[in-house]
Amino acid sequence: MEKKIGGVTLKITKGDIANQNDVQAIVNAANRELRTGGGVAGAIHRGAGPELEQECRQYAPITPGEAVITGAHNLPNDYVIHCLGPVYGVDKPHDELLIKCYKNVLKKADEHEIRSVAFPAISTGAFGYPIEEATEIALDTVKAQADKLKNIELIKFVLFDDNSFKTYQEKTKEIV
Ligand code: AR6
Repeated sequence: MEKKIGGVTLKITKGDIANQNDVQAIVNAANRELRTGGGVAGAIHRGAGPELEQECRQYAPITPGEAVITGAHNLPNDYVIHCLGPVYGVDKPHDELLIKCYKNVLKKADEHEIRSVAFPAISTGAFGYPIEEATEIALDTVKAQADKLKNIELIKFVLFDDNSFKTYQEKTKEIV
């Protein structure tokens, strides 16, 4: 599914964030140490190879809402933007921290003159953020930031499971 927000194309797709050939940057749902892990972080570090963890070391630890940018090594992209989402019920206020994630990633990408970026559903796996609430925040924030972006032309959401994909499709129809 595809929608336009001003000059930005928004795409909702199902797939693996570590296998996105049509975007310059992918976003990692990172841990504070910027190490490999489960879920998105595991897939990205496996695809990129051990040099990614080495490059990440200089930036760790990061705080919830913070985003840092690295190369993508063996992945088919130019950059990985690593962002630490809030742990639901622990890092507070969780909604403000998740808004900060999407804002900071878009800002970093735009500053690096990146034209296309793919997001996973940050915080909705191991960090326990309910998918409906997290999806509303992701879409509201992208919508609010779109007209401030100078370089980004394509924002993709890559959902891993049927329920997340369905939620993104429904919320996109409502919100965007
Ligand atoms: N591509 C796209 N989405 C995926 C993939 C994939 N390959 N794998 C899982 N998802 P999570 P978080 C979905 O747990 O909640 C890590 O272990 C998944 O179904 O990756 O921010 C880190 O090391 C869920 O909907 O990220 C951190 O410690 C969403 O991506 C911690 O988990 C996010 O799941 C971060 O937790």
